[in-house]
Amino acid sequence: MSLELWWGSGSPYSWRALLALEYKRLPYVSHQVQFAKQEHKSPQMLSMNPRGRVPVLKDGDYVCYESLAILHYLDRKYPDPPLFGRTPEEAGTITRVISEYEWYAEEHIQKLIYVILFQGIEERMEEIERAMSHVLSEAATIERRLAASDWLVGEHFSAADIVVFPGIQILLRALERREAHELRSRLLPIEARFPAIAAWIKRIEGLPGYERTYPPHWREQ
Ligand SMILES: N[C@@H](CCC(=O)N[C@@H](CS)C(=O)NCC(=O)O)C(=O)O
Repeated sequence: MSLELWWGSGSPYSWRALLALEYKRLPYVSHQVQFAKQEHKSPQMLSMNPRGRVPVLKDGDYVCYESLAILHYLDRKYPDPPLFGRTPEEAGTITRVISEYEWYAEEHIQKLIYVILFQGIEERMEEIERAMSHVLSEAATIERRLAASDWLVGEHFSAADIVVFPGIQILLRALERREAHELRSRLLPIEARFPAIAAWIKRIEGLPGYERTYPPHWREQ
């Protein structure tokens, strides 16, 4: 086995792949690409992923990109512990929760992050309000799930947790920015507003190997 992963610091999609590799305790060669140097657009990267995006996984001669495809590949190839459940019903529910997140939450989370980090909040209050109302409603759904169970689906950490966690972490980090002070109180402090999500974050942070998945540039700032 010779697994290699190309990933970028702070990329939620890369974080998914890292979490999956660590959870499965698979040894891998880690290649961090520097976005600022456009390393993800190098000829080598483009030959593996013509879209020039990370994560990219290589396993021997097989190359896989798109984070969800990487999770599926790893689970079929290295099934224990499973990411997509132990029964057909769990697999169905995990895939449903992922799909719900991607359809109803992700776009709005990304909107908030993008406005806070790159566009400026003042001129975009209407867009922000719209995105925030979707995020609050989806966060309430996630909170209800996690109030009933330690993990998003069933008794075990799964691909559903892996897909949702990085987006939430990146949003929480963006909300800490000075520019986001007016938005912050809508979601923070997370322990008070969404206690079950806060406890779930702590649970994931306690998983073996988690520290190796944490975006390295976040430690520096
Ligand atoms: N749908 C892809 C998204 C991958 C993606 O957009 N990665 C970003 C980093 S978060 C990237 O590589 N961006 C570089 C670019 O667009 O030039 C996945 O799930 O892997």
